[in-house]
Amino acid sequence: MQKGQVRKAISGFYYVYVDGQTYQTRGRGNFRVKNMAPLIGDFVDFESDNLTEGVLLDIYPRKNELVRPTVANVDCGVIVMSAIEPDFSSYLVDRFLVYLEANNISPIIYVTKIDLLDETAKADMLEYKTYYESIGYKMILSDYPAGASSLEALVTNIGKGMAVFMGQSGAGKSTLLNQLMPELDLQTGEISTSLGRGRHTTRHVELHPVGDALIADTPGFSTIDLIDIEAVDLPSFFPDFEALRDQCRFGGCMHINEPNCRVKEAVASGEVAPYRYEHYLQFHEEIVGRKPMYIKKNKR
Ligand SMILES: Nc1nc2c(ncn2[C@@H]2O[C@H](COP(=O)(O)OP(=O)(O)OP(=O)(O)O)[C@@H](O)[C@H]2O)c(=O)[nH]1
Ligand SMILES: [Mg+2]
Ligand SMILES: [Zn+2]
Repeated sequence: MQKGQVRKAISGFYYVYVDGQTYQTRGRGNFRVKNMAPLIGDFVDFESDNLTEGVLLDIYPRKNELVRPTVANVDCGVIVMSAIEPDFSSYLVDRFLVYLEANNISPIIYVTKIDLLDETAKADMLEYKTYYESIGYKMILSDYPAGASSLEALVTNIGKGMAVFMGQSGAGKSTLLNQLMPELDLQTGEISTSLGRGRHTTRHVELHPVGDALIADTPGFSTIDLIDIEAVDLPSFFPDFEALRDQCRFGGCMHINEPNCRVKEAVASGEVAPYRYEHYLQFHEEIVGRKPMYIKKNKR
């Protein structure tokens, strides 16, 4: 028996990596009974006499698991967002940030297609960068196609561990991974000008070793569920609000209807970016308004 990591899964096969070798394996029959589906990123025990006919035996406990993309044991989430085509959306950035914060994954924001912006739009992007970095998030503006400094900054900030590229279709996730590892030669899409979005060029999740890190390219998705998040926890996923929370009059302030709320004051004065607060209110409304989750009733 050996221990390895699932780095790719295609049509019922799990590709397990250990010591420079990749083994093609299948899940054992009783996996289904136990209701265990191996995920990319899982550490597993497996058995194999050769490279193509292995059997997965067990899955080690996960540090975390994401539903979208479906991966386990993630350390870092790189939000890949294009500046244009598709348009930059601070709403989506904030949504991804909340999702990552809620799953205890360190976020990095990487903005592509800066080369397609005019000077005014570039200045706007720098303003976002200044704000996000002031609240503790690394935001990297791509210098594609010229230098390598944005790539270096990304690799440095990922460090060791497993990173997942997440973002809309056409944002440039595969292009970015190709810049980091030209030998991967991943397929990338055309910019679809009519739709303003790509056509889901990448169709599966796979972990690629890049320096000391493992990076997962993923298929694009344009939204992400906040389904596991409770309303009371939402403020804690906004570091800009968290920094002021102690100065609100009420402990456990939700920064909505409470009087003497320091966060609301900061929004009014521009100290907290108004779009951050708007997005907070939208997520809050969504969470409070969602239908109660299905609760299994005991059979009588
Ligand atoms: N000008 C410019 N084009 C870019 C940049 N990054 C990506 N692109 C282009 O954007 C298009 C889409 O890039 P992809 O890398 O396929 O996007 P993706 O995020 O992998 O998309 P999916 O696999 O569908 O999720 C390609 O035509 C890229 O060449 C950039 O920084 N500047
Ligand atoms: Mg892709
Ligand atoms: Zn408050």
